[in-house]
This record gives sequence, structure tokens and C-alpha cells, in this order.
Amino acid sequence: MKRILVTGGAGFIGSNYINHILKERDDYFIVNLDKLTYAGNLENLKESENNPNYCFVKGDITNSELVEYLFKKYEIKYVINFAAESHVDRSILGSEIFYRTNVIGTNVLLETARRHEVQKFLQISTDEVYGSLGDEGLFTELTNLSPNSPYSSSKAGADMMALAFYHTYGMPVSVTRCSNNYGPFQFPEKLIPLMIINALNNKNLPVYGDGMNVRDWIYVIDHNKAVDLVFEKGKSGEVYNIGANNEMPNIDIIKLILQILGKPETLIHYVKDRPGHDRRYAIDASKIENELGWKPSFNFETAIDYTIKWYLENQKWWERIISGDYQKYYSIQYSAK
Ligand code: NAD
Ligand code: TDX
Repeated sequence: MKRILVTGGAGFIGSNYINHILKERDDYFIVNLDKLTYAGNLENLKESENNPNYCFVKGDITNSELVEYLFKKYEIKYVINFAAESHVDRSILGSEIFYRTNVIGTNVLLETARRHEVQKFLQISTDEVYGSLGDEGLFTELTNLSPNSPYSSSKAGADMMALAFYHTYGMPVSVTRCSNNYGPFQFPEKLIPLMIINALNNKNLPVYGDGMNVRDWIYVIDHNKAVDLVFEKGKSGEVYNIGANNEMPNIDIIKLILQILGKPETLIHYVKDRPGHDRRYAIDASKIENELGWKPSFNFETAIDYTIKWYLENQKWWERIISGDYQKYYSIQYSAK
């Protein structure tokens, strides 16, 4: 049995990971440590909560005593660190919690993992650490780090720290850097669920700048399959880019969502640009494809259709979210626009 500490497992990608992996593997015991911030939601884990190979602990990754206690109690030998403050716009409104969780929290996990001689530490990172591309080219693992937002700079700090623990202490650390995810359970502050829900409520769709910023989209299950492969077979000290070769300007995605929902383009509302808005992200995933044999299995047309259907069928899930503190965030973020 692999005894794995999964952090941030009540968020979007972590909950999809746990629900997926518990169906795939019966030799994983997962301890999910999550602080349940605004983005953490135990409803995401309903299908896993009674699984004997799973347990949930509410707590903060920056709490070194708690983390030490959990390593001892559950004899943890593996770590997958999904926990993070993850939204760029929130990091622009206030950065401190981003450095606290993403940098200090990762340090607490690494130090505890080092004392307990873990067999694998997987740091879940993002393509945003590479900064912004012009019209041409792709991010490879050799691209210099050049993060532009408080969020991405905190993730870059965590990546470098994790790799330093490999170089200095020989800790078996790997890092994954994935492009933009979409799918069920994504918090509706992010582009795709925000636009779906606003369109369903006949509200304006706030497009930053000229709408021509490009992101490279991957379905969350494809990301998590790659995470599992790197966890099982990735080399220590190595970084693996993950992406599904699906670049799209934001405005094209927004128009597609409106078309699928049968809503008018008059809902589109151009607003003030995000400060420091990265123009284009695009991932070269040939390393993980060639070395570990990974390939994305979902195409965008099918998976976006499925995602939109999921939000239509799970209205209660997002209504509960947007009726709470979300309203406060929404009015601060979009009021001046
Ligand atoms: P999310 O915001 O949906 O979930 C984050 C989870 O971490 C939440 O459950 C939250 O409660 C928990 N958390 C936050 N601070 C914590 C703390 N101090 N201690 C314990 N738990 C804490 O984020 P997500 O989109 O699921 O992203 C997960 C990871 O993947 C992040 O590390 C993010 O940087 C990375 N990533 C995300 C994307 C994307 O498109 N969403 C792409 C690439 C990489
Ligand atoms: O209201 C909006 N209007 C808009 O035009 C929002 C929320 C976003 N956008 C634009 C900004 C980006 O160009 O859409 C694009 C995607 O925005 P986000 O969903 O906020 O994602 P992004 O900033 O690209 O970061 C995401 O991908 C990498 C995740 O939030 C990160 O956690 C991940 O690391």
C-alpha cells in the first residue's frame, strides 16, 4: 500500500484526482489535507468519502506541527502537493496569502518529507512560471522562469525550492507544469465556469482587454493521468510539462460557450484588462510524451461539451457557491469595470 499525503484535495484538480485515482488503484491510501479555503469544497469528494482507502483532514499546510503529526500517524511516504492559492486576479488584489501558502506551505511539506525520507514528492506547478509568449514558440522545460503575477511568482518560488531539495539533499522530487485546466468542480472565478454560469444567468460576460489573450486548454482528467504517470514513473530532479496542444484566444472560447448554450453574443462585455496580463501560453509536452508515453485522450470539442453539461446538471453545486462570499469577491473584482 502506498501511503500518500495529497494536499489541496478538496479543490478543483485535487478532488478530480482523488475521485479518479481511487477508482484506478487499490494500492493507494490517501490522506487529503485541505484547509477548506473558499476554493475547497468537500461536496466535490462525495463519491470518495466512504472509500476505506481515503481519509480527510482539515488543516493548513503551513502548520508544521500538524503536518509532522500526520506524517507520523499515517506513516506517509509519498506527497502530492496540489494545495495552493490558485487565482491570478485574487493575487493581484492581495498577495500575502499566496506567498504564505504557496511558498511557506511548500517549505513545510518539503522539510517534513525530508525528515521522514519520503520516496516521492510531486510538486504540482503551472506553465505560468514561464511568463508570457509572443505570437510564436512554445514553453519547454528549458524555458527560463519569468513569472509575472504574484500568483505565478509564488509558484515559481515553490518549484525552485522543491528542485533545490533534490539537488541539495537528494530528495526524490519531481515537478509538473500544466497549462489551463477545465472540467467539473472548477470554482466559478476561473474563465470557463465563470462564463458558463454568467451566461446561464443572462449576466454580462466580462472579457479582459481585447479578448485575444491565448491559453492552452487541457481537460482535468488528462492532467491527472499525467500526474499519476509522473508520480509513478517520473525521474527525480526533473520537470515535466503537461499540455494538450489546444491553444485558443479567450474570445473564441466565450463565443463557443454562448453558442452551445444558445445565448446571444450581446452578453459579451469588454472590460478593463487584468494588470500585467500574460498574452499567450502554449506548452510543448513532448518530454512527457516521449519519455513516459503520456498522451491526452480528450479532445476539446467533446470535453467542453461534457463540462458545460456538468454545470447545467449541477446547478445546486454552483448556486451554493455563488450565493456566499463569492458575491463579495465578484463585486470587488468587477465593480470598476
Ligand atoms: P483550487 O483553488 O481549486 O484548489 C486549491 C485547494 O487548496 C483548495 O481545496 C484549498 O482549500 C486548498 N488550500 C489552499 N490553501 C491551503 C493551505 N494553506 N493548506 C491546505 N490546503 C489549502 O486550485 P486548482 O485549480 O485545483 O489547482 C490545484 C493546483 O494545480 C495548484 O497548485 C495550482 O497552482 C495548480 N495548477 C492549476 C491549474 C489550473 O488551470 N487550475 C493549471 C496548472 C496548475
Ligand atoms: O473574468 C475573466 N475574464 C477574462 O477575460 C476571467 C476570470 C479571465 N479572463 C481571461 C484571463 C486569462 O487570459 O481568461 C484567461 C484565463 O483566466 P483564468 O481562468 O483566470 O486563468 P489564468 O489566469 O490563465 O490561470 C489559470 O491557469 C494556470 C489558473 O487560474 C492557474 O491556477 C493556473 O496555474
